[in-house]
Amino acid sequence: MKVGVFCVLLLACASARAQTPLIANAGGRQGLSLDGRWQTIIDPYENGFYDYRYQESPNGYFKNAKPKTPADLVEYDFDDSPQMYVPGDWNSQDERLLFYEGTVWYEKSFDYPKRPGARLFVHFGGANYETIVYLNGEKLGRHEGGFTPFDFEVTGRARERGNFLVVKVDNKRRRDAVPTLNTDWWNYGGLTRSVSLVEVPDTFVRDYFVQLKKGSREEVGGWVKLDGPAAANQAVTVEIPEAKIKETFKTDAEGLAQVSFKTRLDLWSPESPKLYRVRVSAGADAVEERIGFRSIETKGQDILLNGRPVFLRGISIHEESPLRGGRAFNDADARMLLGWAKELGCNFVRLAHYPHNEQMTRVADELGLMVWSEVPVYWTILWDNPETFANAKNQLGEMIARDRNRASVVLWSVANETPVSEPRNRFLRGLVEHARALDPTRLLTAANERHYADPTTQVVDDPLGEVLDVLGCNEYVGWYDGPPEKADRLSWKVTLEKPLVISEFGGDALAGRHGDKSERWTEEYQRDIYEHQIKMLRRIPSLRGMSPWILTDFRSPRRPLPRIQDFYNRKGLISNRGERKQAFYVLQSFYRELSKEGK
Ligand code: GCB
Repeated sequence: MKVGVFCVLLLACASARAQTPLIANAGGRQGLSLDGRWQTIIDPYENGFYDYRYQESPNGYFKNAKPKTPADLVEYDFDDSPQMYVPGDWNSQDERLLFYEGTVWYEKSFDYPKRPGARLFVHFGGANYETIVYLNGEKLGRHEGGFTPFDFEVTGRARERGNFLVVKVDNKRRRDAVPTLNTDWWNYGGLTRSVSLVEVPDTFVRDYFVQLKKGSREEVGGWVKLDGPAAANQAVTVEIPEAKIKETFKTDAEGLAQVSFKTRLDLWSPESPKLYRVRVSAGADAVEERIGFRSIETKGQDILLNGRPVFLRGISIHEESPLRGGRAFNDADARMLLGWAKELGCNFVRLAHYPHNEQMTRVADELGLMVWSEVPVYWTILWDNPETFANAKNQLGEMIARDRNRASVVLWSVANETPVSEPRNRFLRGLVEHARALDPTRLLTAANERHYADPTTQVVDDPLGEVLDVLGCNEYVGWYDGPPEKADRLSWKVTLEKPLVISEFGGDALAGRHGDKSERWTEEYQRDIYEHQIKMLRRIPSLRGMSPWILTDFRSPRRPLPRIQDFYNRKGLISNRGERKQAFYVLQSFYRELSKEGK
């Protein structure tokens, strides 16, 4: 065999192996929702997991034991313990748990009428942070990472009656975890996203990637991955009925079919967020969902959407439902948050600082909002630790696996405000490489920092920029860095010929607090920051987008100032009660101006 051919084969195998074995579009599958009330036990000492010698106990709470005789000693009882809603973080469901970081056990009983030939998976939309799952007293596995989906196969393990699923969720922060100990957001714990049983035939479509090929507006490319005894050499069909497309491909020995066909589709864009019903089928299995098609690339300092330069009029968002309190998790939350972004005049949102729930990107697809999606590689990760890297890489892979068919997602971000060093550069380059291998179609970015060359010159020259497509940069001129008018005196030097997005700027204001514009925490001060920033940003030649910090006030343990912060970061343009602050209207009118200019 020629060396070249061998390399190509090796690469093909490597990329197939790198695909995270997640069930794509789990919500589009037949199954049983396990959302609703679950029994819960708070376990700060992990008594239900370790014995008194601190060894993993074979008789933990996952056994869901009941005393069989009055003499039996069982010191817990799920049935008689408090209930909590799933999806939902525990912090906002029980006052005692507002600041809690530790283990909570969840238990849900269910019946499962048997269906012949069906394979069964238990699917979690997300659980923060470490999750261990047990079905009927047997361990299924463990998952690490608070914001990405995962599943376990339970074929043949569910009974007709009386199943119990027990889940240990632990949100203790760890130095070697991703994120690490220090963040500026609330460490909401629990089964924060939906849980379901997903049913599929013996051989099924495990995953697929159907998007326009990089650089093309007429050629759909990607792959379909089958799983099961008949996965190899199997016909796979991709249909887009509205466009009269029905194309068939053949899987290889690994169950992987390469997909490629030419077509003319109406392209997805913020002005016209066209979605097509796409159906993928093979043998007895078929799955469908709505998918948009668009191209995204860069050319010099420009970002091109469908071949045309675009300016990203954005806003950063945390996954928090300000009015209800706690993590956002459903379609209504997504429509509220993204609806506010639309009202602001956005065509773009930065979903900070971790992958948000799936409804966010699905609703963004529908509303026509481009999305920046990122992994929680935030601030001071343990750059030298191979396990930390493997963990970050896995979370990145799961984020991409879930959302690679979302037209809205145009940018994958690998990090936020990480301090430049050789180990950090190596770590992040490794993530960029991994993201490109999994998804060659999207742009790669990171929210980096800038520094001063002299008192009036800001320089953007992070060496990571060399491997990124779009340079992200956070700056807080007017808040952490001098007064708002300092922005008037600054000029910007960007060393690479690439598009720049100012991924954060802003300042805190308590809604309804008024005063002179030089007085911190007032709406006037925040407004002044935005006014000076906008003038400054207009002077940066390579600026192609911005996502100021942030749409709404959000909870943060780093923000204790009484009567002003009360454990909220107040940089929102909208308060946690839904009040628009003055800066909201400043940004809104700037975005209207940009739209009129055709940006
Ligand atoms: C930042 C961080 C963001 C913080 C923000 C702030 O630079 O990226 O997570 O919340 O500043 O408010 O200080």
